[in-house]
Amino acid sequence: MLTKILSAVAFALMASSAMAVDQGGVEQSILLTDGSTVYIFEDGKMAMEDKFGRVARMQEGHVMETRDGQKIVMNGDEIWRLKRALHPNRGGR
Ligand SMILES: [Cu+2]
Repeated sequence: MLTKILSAVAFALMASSAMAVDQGGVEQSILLTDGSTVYIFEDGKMAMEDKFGRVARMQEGHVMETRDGQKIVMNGDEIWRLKRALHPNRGGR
């Protein structure tokens, strides 16, 4: 019974990471102290989402602080890539 649950969990993890790869190449999303989220694409470029879930602009080189106290330097400002990743069925809007 336990192994059945574990394999179900492993499958769910695999499914979610496969989905992340499908979502416009977003590799990681990290919550920031101000409630916004930074999305990191597989090539290391980034895009921002504000605390209301809207795609937001940020200047390259801006230093962001994550919820776990790390500092991240903004690399790129890939708003169009993020829009496509978050809303793949909206025809680019
Ligand atoms: Cu940023």
